[in-house]
Amino acid sequence: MLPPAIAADDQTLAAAAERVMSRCDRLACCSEEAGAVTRRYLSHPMQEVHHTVGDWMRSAGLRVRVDAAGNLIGRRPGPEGSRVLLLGSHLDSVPNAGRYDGVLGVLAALAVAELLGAAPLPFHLDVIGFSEEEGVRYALPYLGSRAVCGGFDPAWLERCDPSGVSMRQAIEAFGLAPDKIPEAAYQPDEVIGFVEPHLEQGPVLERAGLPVGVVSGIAGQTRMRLRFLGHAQHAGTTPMHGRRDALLGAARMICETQRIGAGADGLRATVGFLRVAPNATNVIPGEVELSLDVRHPEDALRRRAVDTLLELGAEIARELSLGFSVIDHVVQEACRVDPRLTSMLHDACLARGYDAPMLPSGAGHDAAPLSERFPVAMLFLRHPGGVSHHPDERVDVPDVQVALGVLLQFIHLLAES
Ligand code: HGY
Ligand code: MN
Ligand code: MN
Ligand code: MN
Repeated sequence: MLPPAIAADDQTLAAAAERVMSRCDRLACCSEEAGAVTRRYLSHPMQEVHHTVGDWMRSAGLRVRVDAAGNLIGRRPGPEGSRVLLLGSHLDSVPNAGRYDGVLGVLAALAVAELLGAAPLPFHLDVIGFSEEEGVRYALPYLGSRAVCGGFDPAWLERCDPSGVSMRQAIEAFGLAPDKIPEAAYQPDEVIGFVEPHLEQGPVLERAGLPVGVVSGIAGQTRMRLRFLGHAQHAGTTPMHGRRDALLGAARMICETQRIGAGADGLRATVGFLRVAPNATNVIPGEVELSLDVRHPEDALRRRAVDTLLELGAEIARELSLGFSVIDHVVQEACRVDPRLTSMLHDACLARGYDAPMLPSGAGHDAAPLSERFPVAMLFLRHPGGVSHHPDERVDVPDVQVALGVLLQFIHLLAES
């Protein structure tokens, strides 16, 4: 049983779950596009989110700060000199996203801090909202969490977004100091670990009829930007034979990506971004950029799939007399969750009456880069319909209530350990 200081009766948990949901709805209004949820790295709506969530954090008695990478952090202080538990997820979104991916985890963490009230804990609790997990604006995922784990590469500051704004300019425009990003890093000896509550973004818990699950690992991912270079020419006067059509090369590459992806268990291979130049009806495309997103729980298998796809791309280019190059290449190795924190999270589920299944994550999460420096664990919430990165994303209040109870129980187990 939880000690009264940490316990919360069902009615209190239900009210807290309702508040998490209404706050997700409130944050969905902080968007770059009316009627959709689009919140990229350090965009103006992110200022609104920082203001709104920062107010909620302050009302909960947390000490609020924004680090130089744009992470929003609310500290519930423990005894002087104690270590810190990080709890949260990301505040950014993909374009036209759902309203729960990321923010649900941040607001669940805030709700836990509120539910704890004045209960004395032997550690600090940092509720953390990472600034950039999806990697949309600069084609670089995990910018916020990489800063927190000391993996931020200063060379990234010179990257420009599609409108030509460098990351350095975006950080300065947000009122932050890019050269202070190294100060955003936590040291290994000060961190107990990072726990991330997140929607499953898949069908497993819904099929099993279970509200929560514990993550056994996060698939590694390779994200690339490829370029096919042909020759832009008049669509009406250039014979079909002998064209150097870059979009034909990309189209063949997209079909090969689908074929390779479908050819191995657990492999995911996706082309989600395409830029065609000059992108005019009556001009043979001279240049095409396309993204490649390859994932698998086993790093060696993912790397083999990437090598195969790059060989196929080079072969397509040869056949069509095109240039072919990799213009960007970002890798996140598969994440090993921490056995101690993960079994503690599983025990917390058991203590709340749920024998939560262990399940792998095909989606990437901030826990992946953080696992390179700190112990991490993840709690998945049932995702009705399993549709994510889409406005139809859903979560049910009773499952949020279960997750809050589990997280409180976990905090108790950690405090007692
Ligand atoms: O792309 C992903 O896997 C995550 O949603 N960022
Ligand atoms: Mn205010
Ligand atoms: Mn996402
Ligand atoms: Mn996410």
